[in-house]
Amino acid sequence: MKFNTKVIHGGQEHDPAYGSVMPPIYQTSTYAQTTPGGHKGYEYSRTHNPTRNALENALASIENGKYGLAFGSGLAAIDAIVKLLKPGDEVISTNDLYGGSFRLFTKIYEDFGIKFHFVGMEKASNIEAYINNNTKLIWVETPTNPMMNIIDIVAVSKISKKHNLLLAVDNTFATPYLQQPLNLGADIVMHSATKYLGGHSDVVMGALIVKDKDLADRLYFIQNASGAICGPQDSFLVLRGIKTLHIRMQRHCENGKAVAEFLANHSKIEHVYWPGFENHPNHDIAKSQMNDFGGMISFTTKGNNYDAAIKIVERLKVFTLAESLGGVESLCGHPASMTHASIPKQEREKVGVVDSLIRLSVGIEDIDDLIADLEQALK
Ligand code: P1T
Repeated sequence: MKFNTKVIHGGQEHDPAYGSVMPPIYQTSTYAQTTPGGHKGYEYSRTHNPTRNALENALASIENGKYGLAFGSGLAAIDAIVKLLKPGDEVISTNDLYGGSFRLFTKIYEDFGIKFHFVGMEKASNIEAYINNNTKLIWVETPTNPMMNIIDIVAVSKISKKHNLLLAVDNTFATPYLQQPLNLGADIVMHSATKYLGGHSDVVMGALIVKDKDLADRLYFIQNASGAICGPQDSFLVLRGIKTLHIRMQRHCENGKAVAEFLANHSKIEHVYWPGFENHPNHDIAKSQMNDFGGMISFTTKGNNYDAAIKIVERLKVFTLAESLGGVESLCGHPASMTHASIPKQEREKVGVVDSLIRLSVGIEDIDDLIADLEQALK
């Protein structure tokens, strides 16, 4: 099955009860048993739920994996990965990443004795210096949030395989429409399904997809034992969202390109961060591992003025000022005071999250309205 067919049919079966084309929302916590253990494969909804399972099968299919797991949020999914580790273990992570991932690693798991190294992975070989006998996991976000750095998944996976480490890739920004990390050598793909997979800004959810049975079993154990699952209603909504992922992403990419080019030619703009530009430092890697360049863009204004950046985000009208990304509607954000406020100023500025940085999630509205909105806000 090709991708555009998979998003609609992948991993799906018509419901056995009445043949309903969409899986019913099995809004139940438990399932009747005829005798202890005498059930139809479902005993308690933390462990299994038919609607969640339908979604998990779809997730596995679109990421070219074998096993999918859905969680109550993207962070709950990341949390399950870190729970594969033990005190004393070490993780090498991209140095530019979602502020909440950084907060989970440093404010929760460092207290449990896990050590994190935040490394610029634009050159994959930078990783090697941090590997020792305690290293267990490499954490890659690409494109990174919010600087849109691109990390060479194939190059990193060669290093992870050589040293027998797990490689997890946060594929939230790219989605499997643009990039399929399991095909490039990753062991685990993670999503904030809150974003493009759900696609309509109406659900908070996370997902993991793997190919290896042992790894899947360990993660299913953690999912059930820790219990950070998502509900059947949300599972239904994300399953519905996935069915239009390909056409939404196509328009996100078209609009993203037009907005990036408009900003790059605007006199008040200092720099536009978007991997589709030939002068993006890792444009060639983006071109080889992604099918297109997506609708996420960050930019800075000349003079790096905090107040000017705040004024721009306040003035935008079609772009809503809000946390999150990946929905059909365009959003704008100010990472330094919003999504990345949990990273100390000194740390965030090292990777480029300066006071004037604005992040756009370009939606699928009419492009003329998006450009006109940016034009009036930048005046
Ligand atoms: O919000 P949640 O579903 O828990 O997902 C966390 C997460 C993980 N990874 C990436 C790359 C993310 O962007 C996020 C969430 N990000 C935002 C809310 C944001 O506005 O950037």
